Amino acid sequence: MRKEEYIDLTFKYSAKNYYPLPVVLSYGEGVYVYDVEGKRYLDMLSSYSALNQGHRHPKIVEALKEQADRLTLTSRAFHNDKFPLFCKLLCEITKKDKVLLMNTGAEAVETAIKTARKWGYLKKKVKENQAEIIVCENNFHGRTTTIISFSTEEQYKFGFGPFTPGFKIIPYDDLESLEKNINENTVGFLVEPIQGEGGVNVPREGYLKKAKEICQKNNVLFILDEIQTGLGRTGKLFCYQYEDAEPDILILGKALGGGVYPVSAICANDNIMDVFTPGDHGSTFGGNPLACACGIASLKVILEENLAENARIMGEYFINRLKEIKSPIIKEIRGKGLLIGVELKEKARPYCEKLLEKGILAKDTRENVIRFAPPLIIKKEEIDWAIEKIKEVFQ
Ligand code: IF1
Repeated sequence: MRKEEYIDLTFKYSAKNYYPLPVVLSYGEGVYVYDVEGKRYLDMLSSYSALNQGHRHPKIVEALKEQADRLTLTSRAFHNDKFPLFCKLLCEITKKDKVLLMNTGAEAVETAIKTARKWGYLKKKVKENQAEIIVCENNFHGRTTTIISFSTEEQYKFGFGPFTPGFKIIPYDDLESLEKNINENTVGFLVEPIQGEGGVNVPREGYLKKAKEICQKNNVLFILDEIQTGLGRTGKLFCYQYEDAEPDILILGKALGGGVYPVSAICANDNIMDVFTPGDHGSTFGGNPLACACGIASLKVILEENLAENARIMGEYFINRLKEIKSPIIKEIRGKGLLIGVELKEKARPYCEKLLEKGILAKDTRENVIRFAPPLIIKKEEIDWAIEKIKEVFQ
């Protein structure tokens, strides 16, 4: 079939909730993907940071295949022999007592919200149905009805009400507002270490650490959504490690399944996680053997291949090379590790289309920001190649 036919079929049979760039991919390996015509692209989106380990990492694919030949699903009605091994490894890596496994990022965020609320009622003694969670403007935490209830992006909410109450929205990177908005009903502060969808907004140094202190002082749970920033993306295993701002609840997803399988989790200590009793919360697929096998392999690859360190070094190199590009269209370049945003003075989509023609996959966000977030296995030569193409587009 021709490329155009796939695209026509997509628009004919799929809901139009996306408007993909006009490329039809059929093969991926490492940092590269290939379209149905055999043209090669350097993947600089990594499926929104879900492919930190690169496409089809051999060790993760092997784990998937091996597990697929043994046992794929048990439900949590029974134990399985992969679940405890993944939970243990994830606890060791995050230095938390317990984990709760789900599938998608949004489900993990929902789980964190439920955890914080229940902790509030049982431990902080907040009055029934009065719990409040503070979130930030321009947040992105997923698409469920509760999560969009506290989105500040009109499009994400329009037509989807009524919304879930119990959220207070404050500006990002604003400690004074955080302090002012905490009251006796506040159970948690949910925040992204860097706002990805919000345009790669990096807060001022010390923001997370001070936010954590404010939370601690007021008996409020400090909840970090590291679904996008975690697992090496920003140059540390977790972005909070830059400031030693370990959260009470850590939310992970995306690269936890290596881009091979959806795996998400929340990680917390016993004094928080013990609010759950059998039957409180769950999921048919959460923690299934296939997910756990992929999760174990995904974590091992990140650690064994020092992907966080590579992201830090390559990210610094990439950002410096980007800053060399003199272009009247570029307004600002920002980011951490391999989560990089290039803010333009114009709409970003046409530039993403030009990059696509040159063999680079990148995605616009917030109208005028191009996000560059390649797999963390990327090498200097590949960045050099990309820089030449990016230069051609902007100069
Ligand atoms: C879409 C953006 C990225 C996330 C954070 C939770 C979730 C996400 C910090 C939910 C998901 C995605 C989903 C995808 C686009 C995308 C995205 F452009 F919207 F902003 F990555 F930057 N927390 N992010 O970034 O995880 O339920 O999707 O597994 O919704 O179109 P999910």
